[in-house]
Amino acid sequence: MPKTCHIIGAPVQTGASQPGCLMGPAAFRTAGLPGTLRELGWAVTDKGDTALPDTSPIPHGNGAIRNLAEMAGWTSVLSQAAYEAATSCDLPIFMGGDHSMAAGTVSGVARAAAEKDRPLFLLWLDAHPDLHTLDSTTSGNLHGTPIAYLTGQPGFDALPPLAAAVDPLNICMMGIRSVDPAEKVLIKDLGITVHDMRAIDENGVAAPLSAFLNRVAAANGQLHVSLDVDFLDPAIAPAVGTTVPGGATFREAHLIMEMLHDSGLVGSLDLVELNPFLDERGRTALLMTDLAASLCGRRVLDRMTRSFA
Ligand code: B3U
Ligand code: MN
Ligand code: MN
Repeated sequence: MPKTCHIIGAPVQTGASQPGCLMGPAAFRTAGLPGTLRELGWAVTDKGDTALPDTSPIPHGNGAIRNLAEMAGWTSVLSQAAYEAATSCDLPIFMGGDHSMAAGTVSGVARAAAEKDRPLFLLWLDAHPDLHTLDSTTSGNLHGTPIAYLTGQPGFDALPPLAAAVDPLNICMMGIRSVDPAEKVLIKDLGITVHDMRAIDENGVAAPLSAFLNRVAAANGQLHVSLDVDFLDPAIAPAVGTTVPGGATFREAHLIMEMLHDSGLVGSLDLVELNPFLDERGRTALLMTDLAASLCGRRVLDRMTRSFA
């Protein structure tokens, strides 16, 4: 029986500072994500795009915050969609959409994992830790907040209550290179594992990732991977509103995806922050699609064969 994959569009852009992520799911389909996975032997169902229900504004004491009601609405519908996908296929892939959508996708898969009595682990591939609370964010861009919500930090009463919070000790972040002071404090207080770019420069990606995957396997855990475009170096992935120099290379990113595939531990994937309005001839959408393909079993040699065929 082929493995089953549901792909789900999350056209969320209310958490980012500039518009464009709304077009992300369409760009992933244009880049051929469903067909690429089918060629790898997966049974793929495109569930279409999730829609935002009607919302009315939610005021907040932090006047910098924008679009809190939209984040609450998206969190609610995406959490339900993610729960349903996680309980009905082998691998849900959520096509964003800015990173505020992870409040929904991860809370939904966490609920499904808790029902199976399996601890959820989270691999966060990003230039940023996205660890602001609603009180600490100064930009007011809610894509900087999902990890604080998901780990059950106080002050998120405007968002749906969590069925199962993510244990901060089960979170591993890689690629981090832009951290605000309040986030730095929380990283330490919560004990989140962070491999910043300095650590990756020194140690590579394989050793720290193996160590994390060994922990997931030992705990019989289920792994959610959240891949932010800005994890990658902007020279190879320009289509993101928050480029930060010095990101992961093509091979570092593919090696991570190949190791994730080999581990057999990945239960769900977010592809986030793609802003097609900022892309160059679709190259970022194609690279993100290639990375998803590597996570789904495509090898470098297969890719070479295809390109030169
Ligand atoms: N930490 C900053 C910048 C940022 C976070 N996530 C993204 N950018 N993509 C903030 O606005 O919270
Ligand atoms: Mn992010
Ligand atoms: Mn980021």
